[in-house]
Amino acid sequence: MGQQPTEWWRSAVIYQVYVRSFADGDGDGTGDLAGVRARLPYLAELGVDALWFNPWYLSPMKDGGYDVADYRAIDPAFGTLAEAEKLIAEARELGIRTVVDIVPNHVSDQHPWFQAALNAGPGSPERELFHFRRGRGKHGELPPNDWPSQFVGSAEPVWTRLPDGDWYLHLFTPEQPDLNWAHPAVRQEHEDILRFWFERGVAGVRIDSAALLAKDPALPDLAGGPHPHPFVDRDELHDIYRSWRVIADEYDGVFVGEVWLPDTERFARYLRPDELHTAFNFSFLSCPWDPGRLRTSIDTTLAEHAPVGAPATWVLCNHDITRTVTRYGRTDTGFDFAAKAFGTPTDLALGTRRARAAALLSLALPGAVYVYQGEELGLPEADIPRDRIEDPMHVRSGGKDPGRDGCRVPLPWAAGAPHAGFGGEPWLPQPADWASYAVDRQAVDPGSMLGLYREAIRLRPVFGDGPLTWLPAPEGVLAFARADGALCVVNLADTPVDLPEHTALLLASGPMDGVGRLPEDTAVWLRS
Ligand code: TEU
Repeated sequence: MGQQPTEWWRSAVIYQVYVRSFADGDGDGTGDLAGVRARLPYLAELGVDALWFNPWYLSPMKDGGYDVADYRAIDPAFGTLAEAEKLIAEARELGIRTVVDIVPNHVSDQHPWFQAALNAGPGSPERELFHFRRGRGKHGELPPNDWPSQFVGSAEPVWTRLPDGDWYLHLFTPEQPDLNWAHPAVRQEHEDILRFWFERGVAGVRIDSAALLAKDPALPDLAGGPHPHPFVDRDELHDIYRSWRVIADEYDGVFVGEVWLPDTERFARYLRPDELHTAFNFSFLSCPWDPGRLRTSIDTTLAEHAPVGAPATWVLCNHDITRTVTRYGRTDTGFDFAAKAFGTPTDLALGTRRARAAALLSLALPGAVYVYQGEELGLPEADIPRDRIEDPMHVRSGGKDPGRDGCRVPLPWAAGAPHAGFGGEPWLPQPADWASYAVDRQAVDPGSMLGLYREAIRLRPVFGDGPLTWLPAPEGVLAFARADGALCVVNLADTPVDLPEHTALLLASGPMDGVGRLPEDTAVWLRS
């Protein structure tokens, strides 16, 4: 596969917009498309190539929009379809492409298909679009199988029983019934949805929970093996994505799959030339701030992508993950849903220092980079008062799991304005010191996190699109060269180290020490 100059997605910086919390244009406390449109100049100045929008469709918002009731309508809290079309066009004029989010594993329980299935009753063709089953036990009072909920921390079953006796499957919340991907109408509908959005000018589609759609039709117990996993990474998925690829190719569209799989060989199968273009790199995202682990993660990533010719992606956080500056300031700097707990101590100064270095590391690697809104401001994970947490992961865990709202707090735009310039009273409360992170403050301070991201994204093309070569470096230091003598050095040791020979210092995540050495938890870009 030769690399075409038009393949923008191979080295793009893609900014993730969680619309609900980005900017509130109409003052009702919920972010919206008007807010995004007003802030497009900010995104252009940041220098990003594309925006990925979390689901913006009509939704009861039982899971932040990942419960879609209608893919062809924008949720009224966010705006209208006409506004989305304007936004896509306006962004494109600024050189910014749009990526939308499709959630094929499930729909909202308010989706017309599920409502029809409820009304039609047991045994009806309407129910065949989902997974309805009779229960086990003498009176069908036990769930049809033993599958665990995908919302970690939840003790809930993945089946809900209706008054008519049928149970239906939902890997996530009961408000998110799983679709039956063995049904041709389900496939047809999603192909139509892809076309609907490609026709509106979107350049790409993120595929939610991309490895979970296909189910073993017998819905066997997990414990009943050995057999292929009944709902994770099933071979039938590849046929689905091959047919999607044909559609994407008609529009020059690209896919990014949300594929969480520990087996890198299985992961890479989704990235074969006739399937998905890219997938999120969760092994890098989950990796602790440790030189050996990071190097292994980078090497494994590059090695797994090479045979299929797909570019790697580099991700430090998203709307599901503890904010980077908070995570890197903890004793355990990795990420694991199951390990999330209230009150985990963190050293924010340390975490911020590392997050700055990690930004330069990830932006120097070959492939595409994702930046989650607020990451460029160095926002920490917020403590949300428990009675204000809306995330079902928290609520359904009986209050044990802190959930994901701490990384979804509305952005601070203007230090002196009410609600830090977000708009109306935010749907999630902002911490008291939120204004200190405001865009207007950071924009005039080249030493700020925003200043660093702007400069790094501007300079990033110096690394070119060629391979990466590791350089000899002291213990605990990652050093590599890319095209044209552009080097990146990251010091994860606990003492300062001498810089390798260079002709120019292009950018540093923090100051050198008094004698020009690279301090711990600091990264630098050099010209050799
Ligand atoms: O996340 C999917 C997701 O987090 C799981 O598939 C994950 O692999 C598992 O919980 C880990 O054990 C996506 C969205 O990003 C998230 O916001 C949604 O809540 C979820 O899908 C349901 O649509």
